[in-house]
Amino acid sequence: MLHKLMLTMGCLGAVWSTPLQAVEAPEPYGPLPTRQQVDWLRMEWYAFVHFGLNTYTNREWGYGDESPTLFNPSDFDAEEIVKTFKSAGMSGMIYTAKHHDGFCTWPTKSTKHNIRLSPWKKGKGDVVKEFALACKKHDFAFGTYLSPWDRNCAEYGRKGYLDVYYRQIKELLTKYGPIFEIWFDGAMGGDGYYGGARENRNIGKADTYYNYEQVVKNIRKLQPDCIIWGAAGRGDVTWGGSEKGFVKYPLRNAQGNKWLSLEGDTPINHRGWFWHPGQGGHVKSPEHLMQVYLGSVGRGANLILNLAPNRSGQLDPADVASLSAFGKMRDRLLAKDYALNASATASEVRGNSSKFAASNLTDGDIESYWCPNDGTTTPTAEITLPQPVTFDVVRLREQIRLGQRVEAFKVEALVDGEWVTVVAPGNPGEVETGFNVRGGKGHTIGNQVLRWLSEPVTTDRVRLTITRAGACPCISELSLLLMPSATEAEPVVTGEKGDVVLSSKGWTYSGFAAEKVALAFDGNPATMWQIDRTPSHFVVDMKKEQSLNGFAYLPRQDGKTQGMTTRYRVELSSDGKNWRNVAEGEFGNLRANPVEQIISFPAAKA
Ligand code: FUL
Repeated sequence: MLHKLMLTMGCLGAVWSTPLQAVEAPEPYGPLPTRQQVDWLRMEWYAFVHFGLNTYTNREWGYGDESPTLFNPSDFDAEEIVKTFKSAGMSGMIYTAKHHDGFCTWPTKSTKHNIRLSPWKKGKGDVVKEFALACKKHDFAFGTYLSPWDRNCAEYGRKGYLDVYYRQIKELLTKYGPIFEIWFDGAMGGDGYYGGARENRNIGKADTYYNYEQVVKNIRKLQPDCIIWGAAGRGDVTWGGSEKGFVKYPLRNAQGNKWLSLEGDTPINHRGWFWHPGQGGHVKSPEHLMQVYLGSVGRGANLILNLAPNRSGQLDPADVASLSAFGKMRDRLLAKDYALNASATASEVRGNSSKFAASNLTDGDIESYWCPNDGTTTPTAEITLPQPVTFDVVRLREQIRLGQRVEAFKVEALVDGEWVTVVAPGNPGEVETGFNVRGGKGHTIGNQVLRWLSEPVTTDRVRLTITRAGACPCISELSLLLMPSATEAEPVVTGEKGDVVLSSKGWTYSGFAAEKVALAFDGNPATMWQIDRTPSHFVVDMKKEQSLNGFAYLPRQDGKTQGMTTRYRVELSSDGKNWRNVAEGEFGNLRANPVEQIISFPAAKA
């Protein structure tokens, strides 16, 4: 009898814990990422490499008339560069096969303006191939940047250039193995060499001129797994919105009915995307890079961080030192997830199924997720740790294969018996930009969000509440991390800052808006001489003869671009009557990357 009763109970137990019908996953919500976009988001961060004729001319944008004979690195070693990136924890690299100057760093058949005319390897060199092979050897993803704007090509702006450009795309996508990402940059049209015409070429609507619809279709056929950056919004990824690396938060991937991921981009060196003489002292610190990381990857985007080889073809030692110190900081941050395997409960679990249980938050599996029933958009989950831990970074991930659902969340910690809010829920309309990411609020989640608390907290219980969502949230991970202190990073070797800045004391000024010229020499980045007509000039009377070997120009730093100088001329005189032209040129890319421009005069003593 007893035996029989026990059997019956066992049977009933089985019926209760195994539902008759399997609980279905929720319907997808909004636009969904493609498999390729999901794989790409998992790559998190990778390198950008700007290396070409600009490396030899101290320019950010070549005009298109530079001689290919300038390109002659003595010690270029693609493998060394790839190894450096990989050991910092990066997942791949993207190389500028052609920048706006039109110089092709592979032996293309599309134009004569290519590396065959360079002395490097007696005209037999191919930078794209060397990088592609090194990446393959080290199991590192390889991608390429092919500037649509070509300031060298005589046919630019006309139909003839499109044949050239399409051929270049095809060469890069068929001769060098898998390309994980190809960049179609937004900077296009303007003045240039154009085969000697030296004129302004306006292409009208880029999307129409390049026929990006067709370009995208062709790429999908050639390399279906290749992520397309830009292409007037027809690709898979779009610009993060500044060249400082951070993206705006909250970050929404839905663009109409399409999923568009974001990529934050920035050079590791304040001087720009290409290598510049004396840039060693201008490298961004590991702590700055951590802010960039939190402001891009930590807001749901990817990060592409540029390191530029110098004229010998090697990475700048100061850049490498900062990269590897940041890489170690990032490794330490991610090394220990204090929430891993912690027990978890929730206010609601979808169909009470273990498949959607709160324990999925802490199982270290980024595919499994916690999810409530349809219609529940503000559930709560609580995790309990075996003993108190100290953390100051919370990482959350959504199961984005089902769409981006969360709009706002709150995180609390139980401290001395009271629930303390450590991440406050974001309100609609609030936007976070820049690097002030400590103590930020909880808005969107997406692929992942990293919130750096205003101070560390010690607790054994943490509560997550989704406070706004478009549909029942699907959260795959909740991690608790601790930011390594800055002092734990390796000391960074920076190069010489070198030049001495003259004091402007006693100087007098004339020219346009003369009364405001002093503002350009007062050492205060917030004040400026601004004039809305070109050409315009000012004259500086330094009162006594001085030795000069160059000048520095800091464009306006307030985010506006009005009145930014793009072309300049500097003349010197010792009597105020006879003037000698010592420098003339262009400040390329100032609008997108308004960093200090340092121009040396050709003769050491001017
Ligand atoms: C910009 C370009 O104009 C810059 O020179 C640089 O290549 C950057 C990554 O993209 O739009």
